[in-house]
Amino acid sequence: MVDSVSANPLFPGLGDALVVIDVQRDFLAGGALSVPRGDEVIPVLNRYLKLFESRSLPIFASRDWHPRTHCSFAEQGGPWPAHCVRDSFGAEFPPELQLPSQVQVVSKATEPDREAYSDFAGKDFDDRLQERQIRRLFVGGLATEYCVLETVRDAVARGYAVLLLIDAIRPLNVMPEDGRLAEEEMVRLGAVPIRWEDLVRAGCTQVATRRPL
Ligand code: VGL
Ligand code: ZN
Repeated sequence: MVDSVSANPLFPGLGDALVVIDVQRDFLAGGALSVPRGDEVIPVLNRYLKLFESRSLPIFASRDWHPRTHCSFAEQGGPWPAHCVRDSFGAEFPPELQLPSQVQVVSKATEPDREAYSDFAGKDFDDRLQERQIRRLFVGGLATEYCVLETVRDAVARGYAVLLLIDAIRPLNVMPEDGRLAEEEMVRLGAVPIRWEDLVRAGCTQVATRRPL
């Protein structure tokens, strides 16, 4: 008999990883480059974190980790105010984000002269995914049209299946349609947009708990 749980394509299991992109203080309310309504991704991501943790599935959290003189900063002629300077308060993950102790941190855009929006910009991330035979990524975080888009683009190009956590991403929207266009682009590339509600409805979200005696 087919187990309805393992036959469910949304069910996180072996070969899946959760990828939380750049949920850092500087991208949140009051931060140096705050994403409008960026804080709203945190409670949704916390549900995924708990789900993946309860199933002992791999969890990656990437962080923008710039040197003080990064080329993307306005002082160097770049488009952004200084943000996510490595080891600074603004580069920290917020305490509200419930990262488990075994989270795997991916640091990116660490070189002064190079911008790197994608988690795959260094070879390291791909190597770590391959080591663990990960085939499918559940992707959420900030910001939709920069680091999320470029990570999804690279993931699809490398042959990973991508489930885009559409209720756990937010855009900077420098231009008002940027976020919407990026979502459309990711879907066009083959990412499958899902909401937490979709997993609830499919019965995927029961976190394993001990049965009361
Ligand atoms: C990002 C702008 C500048 C991002 C990083 O994480 O999406 N956006 N640096
Ligand atoms: Zn940056």
